[in-house]
Amino acid sequence: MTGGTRASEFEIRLLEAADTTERMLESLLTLSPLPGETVRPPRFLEAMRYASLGGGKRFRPFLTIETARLFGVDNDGIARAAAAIEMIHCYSLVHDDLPALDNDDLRRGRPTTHKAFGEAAAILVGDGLLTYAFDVMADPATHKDPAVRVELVLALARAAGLGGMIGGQILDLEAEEAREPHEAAAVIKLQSMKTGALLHYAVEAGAILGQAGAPARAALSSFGHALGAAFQVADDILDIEADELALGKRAGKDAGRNKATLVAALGIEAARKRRDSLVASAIEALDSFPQGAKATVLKEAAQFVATRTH
Ligand code: GRG
Repeated sequence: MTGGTRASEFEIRLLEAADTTERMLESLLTLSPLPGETVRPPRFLEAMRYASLGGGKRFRPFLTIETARLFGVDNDGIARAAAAIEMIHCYSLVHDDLPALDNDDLRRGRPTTHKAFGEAAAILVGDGLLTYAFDVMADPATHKDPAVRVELVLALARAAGLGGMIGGQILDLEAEEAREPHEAAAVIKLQSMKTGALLHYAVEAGAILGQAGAPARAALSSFGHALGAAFQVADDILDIEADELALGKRAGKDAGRNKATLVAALGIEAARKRRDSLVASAIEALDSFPQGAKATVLKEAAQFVATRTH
């Protein structure tokens, strides 16, 4: 949103999703132990809260909340799932910023978790958020039907794990060490895992909680895949073009690190074209969606991916 201009429906809903997520994270990350827990160490809880509260666009929670809304579902269970997905995202940021990986000092406009709390705490904060995300998803408060919860948990494990986000991070590290330039096809694959899988899951989780039928699930899956791919190309472009202050993290770091980006593989113009065509595909996927008329805000979300500045 820029000063003086009216906020779009998408911007309003993104802020609402951020608010819902923040409140849910606040209520989950408290000192009160859950049944089966002993105590929650206060200083560690503070670090987990630092890593997850008060920052970020909350774009993944927005996707879950708005997808579920297409099916008329809007309740605390959706907010819990959205918060759990954000916990996974925050954990990946905390671990990615560690000295052994990207070694970054700045995230979301403030010192990274390891800078604020030390490396050992940051490793454990990531572990704590990852584990808690599965706890939240598996809890009956998220959905009364155990079959729905198992589907949510299984799909999350697949998206976040070996053949998803973590696998993509490994391919990314291997690409960084390689001598040859990165082929576009290889970069596309690793990005679909590293970044795309969780964004796709955020949409999928909304469809699972909305108990969507097969045609709607397929359309939303195509939307999620195209959106996830567009998001990472846009991130590669932003790394070159964006202002560090707006970005809230170090800019221009990809080129210096032999990072496998689509800008490096294709050049900036072709990367922009690919981003725009992926956004168009994401929007088109929703045209074939049975509830197409209600999907406007998700279409606007796809456009946001191409135009975002942070
Ligand atoms: C588990 C170490 C580890 C890594 C997994 C996802 C990932 C790989 C690392 C996170 C860092 C990173 C640069 C990911 C690429 C995806 C991306 C653009 C993340 C930033 O997401 P935004 O823009 O951030 O949604 P905010 O701060 O708004 O939530």
